[in-house]
Amino acid sequence: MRIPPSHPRRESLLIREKLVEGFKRGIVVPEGLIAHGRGECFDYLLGEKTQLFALEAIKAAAAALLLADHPVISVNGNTAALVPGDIVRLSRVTGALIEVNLFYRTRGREEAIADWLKKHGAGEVLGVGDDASATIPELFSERRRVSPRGILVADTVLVPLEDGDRTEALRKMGKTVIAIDLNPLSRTSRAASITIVDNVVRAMPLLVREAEKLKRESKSILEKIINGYDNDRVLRRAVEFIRDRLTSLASSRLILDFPGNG
Ligand code: PTJ
Repeated sequence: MRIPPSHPRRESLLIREKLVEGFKRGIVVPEGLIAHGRGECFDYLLGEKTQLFALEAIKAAAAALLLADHPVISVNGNTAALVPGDIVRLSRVTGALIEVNLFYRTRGREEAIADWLKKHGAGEVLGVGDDASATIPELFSERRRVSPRGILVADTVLVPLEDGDRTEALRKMGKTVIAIDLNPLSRTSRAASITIVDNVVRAMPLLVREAEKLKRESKSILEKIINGYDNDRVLRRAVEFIRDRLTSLASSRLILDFPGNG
């Protein structure tokens, strides 16, 4: 679909088009389109910009990925459709493995996502077919199936755009979980070790850049970043930001003016 360059909501419509294209390619599920709508609503409340609390979480996330012995990027349909190039770039900078992990798992989708990532430069993609042979304990959705070389043995897992149960299960296994979720109140956001409250399309390129920058730093500097990070404080700042923004909007004039409005 051609979206006019002057359309006031052009960026948002282009993101939707990427998801619709992903849906047509068999990468995104219809439920993923609904999930995106929920995300859009929170993005609106966040002013559709990366806020300072997200930048702080991005810095901690980059440090955690660089410090990890066995980092893994978990990829679902929406993330693959929206930021395939950034997934590959982040994996290169941090040495993280890429693993497909789906809530609505089918062999066709696993392969379509792996092919799509490889088209964007990925080498090996874990979690496809028989490779997803291990199980996360206490998890009953299809997300429990993981690669014994990937998420099962990972010490740090990046889970962009997730549904809550698995984050909790991964934390119980002692792993560091980094979430990217526009909703600071979701179970994922609250269960993660580090939560980036931002749109995955803005957060991922920033995370790649931060990892490139921090890669030059010493281990002790990276550890200092992690030790000074408090996820509860970051989540509260996100909720306060939404509260303050709504308070300020509620006391301003909201109606759009047009010539002849009277
Ligand atoms: O590809 P699959 O089979 O693994 O399924 C993927 C979906 C997204 C359908 C599945 O994980 C799901 O149902 O997720 P939920 O429970 O709807 O949660 C998605 C979360 O991501 C919600 O909290 C949304 O606010 C948030 N979200 C949606 N779009 C974005 C987002 N967060 C960051 N960036 C976005 N673009």
